[in-house]
Amino acid sequence: MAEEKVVKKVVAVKAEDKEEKAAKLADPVASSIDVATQEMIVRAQKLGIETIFDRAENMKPCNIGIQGICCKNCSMGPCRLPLPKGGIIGEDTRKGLCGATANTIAARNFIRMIAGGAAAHSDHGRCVAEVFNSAARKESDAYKIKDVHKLLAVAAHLGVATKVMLDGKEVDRNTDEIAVEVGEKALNEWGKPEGELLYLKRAPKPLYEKWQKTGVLPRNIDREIVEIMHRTHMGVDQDYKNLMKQGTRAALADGWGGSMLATDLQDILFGTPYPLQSEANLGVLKQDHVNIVIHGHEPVLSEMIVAVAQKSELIEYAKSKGAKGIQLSGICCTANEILQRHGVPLCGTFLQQELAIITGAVDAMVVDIQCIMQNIANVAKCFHTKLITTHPIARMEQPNVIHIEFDEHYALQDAEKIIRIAIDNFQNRSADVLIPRHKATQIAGFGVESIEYHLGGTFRGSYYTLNDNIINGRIRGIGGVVGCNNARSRHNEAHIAIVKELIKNDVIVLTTGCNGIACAMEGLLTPETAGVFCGPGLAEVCETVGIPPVLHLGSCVDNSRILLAATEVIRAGGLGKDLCDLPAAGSAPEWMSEKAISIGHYFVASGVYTIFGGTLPVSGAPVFKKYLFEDMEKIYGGMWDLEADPIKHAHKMIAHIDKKRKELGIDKARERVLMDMADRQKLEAV
Ligand code: SF4
Ligand code: MSK
Repeated sequence: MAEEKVVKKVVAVKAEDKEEKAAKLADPVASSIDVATQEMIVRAQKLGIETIFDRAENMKPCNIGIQGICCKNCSMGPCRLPLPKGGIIGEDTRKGLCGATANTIAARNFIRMIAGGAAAHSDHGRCVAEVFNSAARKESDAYKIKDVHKLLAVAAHLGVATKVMLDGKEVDRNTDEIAVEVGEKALNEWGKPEGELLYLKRAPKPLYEKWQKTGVLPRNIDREIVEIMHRTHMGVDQDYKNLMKQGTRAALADGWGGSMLATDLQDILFGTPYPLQSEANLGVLKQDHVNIVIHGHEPVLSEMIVAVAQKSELIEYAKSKGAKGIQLSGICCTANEILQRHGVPLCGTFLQQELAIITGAVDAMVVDIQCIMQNIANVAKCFHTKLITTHPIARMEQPNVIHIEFDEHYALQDAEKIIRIAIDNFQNRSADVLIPRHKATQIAGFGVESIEYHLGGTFRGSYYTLNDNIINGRIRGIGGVVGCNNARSRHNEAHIAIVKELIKNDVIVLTTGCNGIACAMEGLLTPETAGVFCGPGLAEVCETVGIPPVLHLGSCVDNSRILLAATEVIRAGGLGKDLCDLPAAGSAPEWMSEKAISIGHYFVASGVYTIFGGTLPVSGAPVFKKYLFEDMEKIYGGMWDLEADPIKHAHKMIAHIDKKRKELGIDKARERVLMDMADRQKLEAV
């Protein structure tokens, strides 16, 4: 009966939207490796609700755009420059109306993606810095400085004094004063008129000097993004190498600027993550609870929702409406933020946002910024779910969407208002609730500090143990595997295959974003995983120390934690002097967002071999592609690569790691560790 009601709503919504029924339906099993996801796709199709999986069947990507060779930067275009059949023989004569070559067009498109990604991360960072400032000035009761230790550490990087002279003696400076100055200095990084970003000197010295010599030190965060938009305007920069130089500045302004500041200031305000236990997948929703799903990227409001949802008054209010309590869970990177600091369970990855609503159990979905599909408003119309947008820069046109604009000065009140809407909506559930049973346990909450705690030396207080195990070969190397889902490939398949192949080959994995969620759903974020999936060396280390072989470091902006962890490895000694010396590689198996391109490029420019899955919009400009895939290595030590096949993808990373081990002269150690029992017995017999 309840299902009929949903079907009626779906029919009404379709009539209202004049929406055509999707010509083809996605095959649930071919769409995802995850059983919960498959179950919800089946349910959606039974109810006649279209999801991204169906849309991907019916709309194929543009074959020119996918190669990066369509320019629409002026109204004489779009100019499309397809590769000739049989490839380019001799000179590449393709050009747009203005004469722009394929290399120029692909480079302009590529760095515009960097600008989009860097802007998204950095604007997120700016918002956090503004909230930080209002907390430091005590303009808001809701936010307080939680991690004073981190405040002092960050102060040092921003050149803020933590000691003052008093009566000829050096004494500790007042923490409130430090916080105000840290907030001001941080915010200044977005628009200061001269100088360079202060955090760049956190990088290993040879890397900083490389950036200085190449002329890519970012001046301030906003300027580098604006300059990309200028240079890629019709008739400005027409040299793909010079365009990429600006792309590099903007990407570095993201990784070592906006993202790193966002992570640091969030840690100071909300607490630095430490390992904790939680769960992941759609099965974390609870039929008998008010379910509030938080989705997006900025934790400033979600932190308040987490705090307010624990108030006994609101729990009692939920009970008065017939629920047993309030269940919070998250999607995308807001989820990762509140997981890392509070253990709030992960409801799903980017591709599961529509499916969460299709369970019929979500009383409110609260969204902020980034990775929010507009279609969730259409799906919410078919159920009782209240969809609440909260950010002034991210609204939706559909009339069923409620907008409660978040104001940090009234943060607790805004959070309570949202929770009450969800509670009031609990009794309005119109459909049968169908929550997949699948969920997995996870240990998350890792970061630079907790890795040091778990893998640091007892006496040396650094990454000594980690380095020692890399040098002796128990750990072959480090893989940073991050990034989105992409509806053009089977959900989570490449994420999981690559991570499993890496840990099987003794490569420890640092994860963030939707890869972190995928790994959590698959049960890879538990110490027990080590005994099942890891090679003997990595298994031994994980079992001894009690950590998972895949360490979840948080959200998209928290990729900056990977940069800093790698810097700590260099600092601990024995593995080279620069990030490009490390036996390490980066990967984004199922990327889709512009942020991934910015992240990829700041890793490349920081010296990391970085490989993407799926496609990259550079294949139509072979010279530019070669510049990214080969020539970059000579400039920065890192380079781009692409491999859609997950196993080949993992082995390209491993080959790079082995190349670096050889250069460091530690490849022999690895051979010793790889001896199996038969080899050992042979040795003993001699
Ligand atoms: Fe075509 Fe040049 Fe205009 Fe681009 S800028 S659309 S290549 S004319
Ligand atoms: S949420 S950017 S889909 S990782 Fe950060 Fe996931 Fe990619 Fe969004």
